[in-house]
Amino acid sequence: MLIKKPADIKSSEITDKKLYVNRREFIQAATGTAVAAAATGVLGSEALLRASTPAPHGRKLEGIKKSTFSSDEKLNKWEDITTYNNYYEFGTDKDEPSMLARNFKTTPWTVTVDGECAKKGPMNLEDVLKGKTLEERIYRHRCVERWSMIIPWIGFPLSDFIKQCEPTSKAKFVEFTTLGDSKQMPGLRSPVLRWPYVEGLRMDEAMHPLTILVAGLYGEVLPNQDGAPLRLAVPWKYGFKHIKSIVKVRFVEKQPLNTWQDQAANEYGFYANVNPAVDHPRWSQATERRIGEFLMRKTLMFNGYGDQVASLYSGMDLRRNY
Ligand SMILES: Nc1nc2c(c(=O)[nH]1)N[C@H]1C(S)=C(S)[C@@H](COP(=O)(O)O)O[C@H]1N2
Ligand SMILES: [Mo]
Repeated sequence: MLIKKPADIKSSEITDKKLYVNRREFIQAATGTAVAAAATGVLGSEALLRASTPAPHGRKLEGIKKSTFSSDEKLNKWEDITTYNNYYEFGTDKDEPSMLARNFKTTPWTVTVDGECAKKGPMNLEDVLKGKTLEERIYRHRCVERWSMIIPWIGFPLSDFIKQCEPTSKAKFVEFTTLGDSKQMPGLRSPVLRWPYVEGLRMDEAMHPLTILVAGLYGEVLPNQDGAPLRLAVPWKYGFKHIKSIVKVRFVEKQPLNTWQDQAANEYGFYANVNPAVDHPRWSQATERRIGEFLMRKTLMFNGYGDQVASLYSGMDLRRNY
C-alpha cells in the first residue's frame, strides 16, 4: 500500500497556491500514476471536481493585546493560511482540510488535564480561556517540508494554563493529544498515522514565553483547518510540533513519544528545533520557500528565535537531538 506522508512530498510539490490547485494533475504528469493515486488522498477523485476553500470569516475576538514578540515581516494572506494546511485528520493534501474540516464541531469542547498535577479533570474551553489575555503574536511558521509563512495568531502563553494546572515536581514534560473522532475526521479511516495525534514539549519549552496556545487568527476565532478551537504554536520548532484541536494535556515524567517520531524516528525527532545545519535524511533544511514568494530563503537557526531560546539547549548535541 502506498501511503503518502510528508517525507514523501517532493520539494517540487512545495509550490504556491495558484500552482498547487492543479497539483494532482502535475504530479501525475511528473511522476506517473502510482504517486498520483496516493496523492488523491482522502477525497479521492472527487477532489478533482472541488476547489480548496478559504475559511469563512468567524467571530471577532475582543480585547486583543499587541505583543512585543511579534515579527514585523509581511503577513501571509488569510487565503494562504486557511487553504495550505497540514492536518492529516482531514486529509493528507494541503487543500483537503479546507474542504473536509468545514463542518467540524468545536463547541462544546473539553480539554482534559491529567498526570503529574494537582488540578486534574475535564475543563470546558471557556474555562481554559477564562482570565487569559489574548495577544496577537505574529510568528514565523516553518514546516519540515520546507515551506514557511508569517501568521498573526491570537493566543496566550501556555505557561498561564500550566500554572493553573499546578504541575508537581515530577512533571518534566507536557504531552498533548488531538481529538480522534473518526465520525468527524475522515483522515482517521486511513492508517497514515497512528491516531490520535500526539505531541510533547519539555517543561521549560512549554513554560517559555514564546510558547502559546492559539485560539484565533487575524483577530477572529481560529478556523477549523488551522486547529480550532485550540492549538499550539512554538515558533522555533518545525510545524509538526504545533498540535491542533487539543483535547488532552498530560503532565509526565518521561519524554512523550510524539506522532512523527513514532512514524519515522530517523526523520522526525522529539525536539524538532528548526536547524538549517541538520538535514532531513532526504533533503536539506538550509532553505525554505515562503508561501507567496518565488525564491528560496535561507532558513535561520531556531527559525530566527535563537536569541530567546538557544539557552534552553546549551550543552545539548542538536545533531543527535533533532
Ligand atoms: N492534529 C494534528 N496536528 C498537526 C498536524 C496534523 O496532521 N494533525 N500537522 C502538523 C504539521 S506537519 C504542520 S506543518 C502544522 C501546520 O499548521 P497550519 O496548518 O496551521 O499551518 O500543523 C501540525 N499539527
Ligand atoms: Mo509540517
